[in-house]
Amino acid sequence: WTEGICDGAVVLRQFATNTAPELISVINLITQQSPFRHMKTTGGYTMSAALSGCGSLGWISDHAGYRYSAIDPTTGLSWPEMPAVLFELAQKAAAEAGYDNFTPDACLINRYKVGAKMSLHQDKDEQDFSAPIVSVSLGLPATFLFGGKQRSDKTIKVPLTHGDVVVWGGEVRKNFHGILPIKADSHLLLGEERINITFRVAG
Ligand code: MD5
Ligand code: FE
Repeated sequence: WTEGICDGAVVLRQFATNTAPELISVINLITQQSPFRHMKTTGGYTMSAALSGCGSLGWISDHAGYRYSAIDPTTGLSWPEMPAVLFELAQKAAAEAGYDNFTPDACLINRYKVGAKMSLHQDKDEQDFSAPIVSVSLGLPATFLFGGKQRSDKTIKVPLTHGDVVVWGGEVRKNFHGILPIKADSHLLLGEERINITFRVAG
């Protein structure tokens, strides 16, 4: 079933539940090639969520700031190819939300262990803001913070559980958002972890 959060943001509840075991196995292969790592913020902090990715571009953070790169700085190699099962899930979810022919070139994979969080931020390193971001939640539940155009705008809390997919487009694409610290618990497929996969048109 689908829930509108506001204009441009749609939650597709349980859209990825049936494919989750397959998603987890391809994520395991991807992270054998491009391992999870903790990026540094431009403010000098280490992010508590660990990042990997696949597709032609990945998101990196270094002395020069945040950007997308065709090379994974951890391995010096290209990012792993985006498996069809990931690409097709993202394309179907986008279509369900009204975006036909969504063709992501970047798939970022965030791993949150218990206690990990993501502070309020905007996603604005992508080239094309007309394309949506498709986000898939797996494993432990999370509380998503959805804000406005300014950091100080009020936020609403959106619970996200295993299998939920959110399509963020249009008006809200550049809104502030974050994830509250993951609560201690265990999930049948992923144990004490939450994985979030985001699909983007970055280049
Ligand atoms: C997560 N990840 O659950 C979230 C899901 C990230 C990140 O925020 O940058 O890796 S993506 C949520 C998102 C993306 C684009 C716009 C908006 C939310 N929004 O307008 O709220 O790990
Ligand atoms: Fe984000």
